[in-house]
Amino acid sequence: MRTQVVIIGSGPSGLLLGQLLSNAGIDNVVLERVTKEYVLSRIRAGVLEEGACAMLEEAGAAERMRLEGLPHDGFDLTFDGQRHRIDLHGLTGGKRVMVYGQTEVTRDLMDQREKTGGKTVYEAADVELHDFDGDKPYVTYRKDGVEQRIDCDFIAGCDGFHGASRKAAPASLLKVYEKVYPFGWLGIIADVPPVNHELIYSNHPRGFALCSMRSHTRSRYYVQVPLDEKVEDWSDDRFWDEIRRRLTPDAAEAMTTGPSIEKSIAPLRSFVAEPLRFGRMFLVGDAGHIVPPTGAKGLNLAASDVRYLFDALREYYGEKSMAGIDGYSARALRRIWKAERFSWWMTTLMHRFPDDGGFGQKIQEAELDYTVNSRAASVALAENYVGLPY
Ligand code: RFL
Ligand code: PHB
Repeated sequence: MRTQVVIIGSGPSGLLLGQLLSNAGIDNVVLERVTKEYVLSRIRAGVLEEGACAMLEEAGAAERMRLEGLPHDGFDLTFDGQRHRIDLHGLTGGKRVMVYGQTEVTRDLMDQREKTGGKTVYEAADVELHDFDGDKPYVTYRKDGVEQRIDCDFIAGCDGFHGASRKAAPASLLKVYEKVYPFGWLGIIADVPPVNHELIYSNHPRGFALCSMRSHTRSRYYVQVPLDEKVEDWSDDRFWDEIRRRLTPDAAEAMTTGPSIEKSIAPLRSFVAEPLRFGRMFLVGDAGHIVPPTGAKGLNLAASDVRYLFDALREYYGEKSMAGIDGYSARALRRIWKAERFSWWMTTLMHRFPDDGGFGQKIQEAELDYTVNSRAASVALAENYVGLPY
């Protein structure tokens, strides 16, 4: 088989890139290791920047988001027993974010791909990338026990943090930067109305808590837990008791509880691989970088990578120019490092660090106070949260 671009991974970055390429008449095949149902069972991001929404519009996959997504003009920061509203809309001159789950984004992109005849191979086992340092790259995989080969012009590695693409990059050329945090997030989803019409990020002596949502009837909640915590040790009752203790009394009282429909623990990490291009292979989204979820940037960074790579490929096929392709890595990394900085900063601001000591704690309190009481600091938070320009 032959195609122009092989895309590895059918997460949001692979599907978004695939749809934009298809719309532009550039032939592509998506190879996914697991089943469609498994991809759609993963519960992840919930907050989209305007740039990511615009990309979904461009892909032709934004109709349901427009109808069902919840535009948010701000969020609350809670610390020292007080709630402070961050007015995203006012502080950024009219920007907002869209609360719409990654699962729904993925479903919409899959539906659009099916509708427009895009090819996706699910359960593609042992995907291997070959000869991307030359002019004739190809990808091999096994499907139903049979070895397959696709020849192509380019390979887009959209296969997440544990995928095959980054591992295929020559170790001598790859540099990684990493920071692992000494805690994780225990998250649940429950079919109960959200405690507040906007998100609440809470810094509390017992640890960080986040109140988010998927709709007016479905809530997404998280609490900071130590890394060795086991999800089996967290009954629903224990979770609800813990999160209520980490909120202000008015919020704790307003919280509706109910049975969880998902519960899991995710470790927090910052990670960047450099560069993001190896000849005719590109790293896109979580394959190239990870942010801790505190700033809600992971999926949004995947979207901006796709913006840069799609523009580069369109330029290559339209004008036979390599300029965008040559510039992809540096262009994407400029935005990635700013989101890494913001996500690290917000994580540091909002969590309790086991080894911080009294000085670190006092500095955090001063920074929180400054963040909500200085307009300049509030603007800096807001402009990063809604997303820096592409
Ligand atoms: P994905 O979504 O991991 O998709 C990669 C796909 O590649 C497949 N794959 C392979 N396919 C073929 N061969 C192989 N060898 C393969 N190895 C893997 C996988 O099965 C999968 O289908 O990466 P992508 O597309 O780059 O998307 C990135 C986002 O998923 C991620 O950044 C966000 O979920 C991060 N994130 C958040 N981002 C936000 O922008 N806003 C948020 O509010 C937000 N909250 C979160 C988050 C991530 C979380 N977790 C669990 C990591 C909250 C959480 C709890
Ligand atoms: C979510 O709804 O899952 C979510 C929202 C905001 C974050 C992280 C996760 O910062």
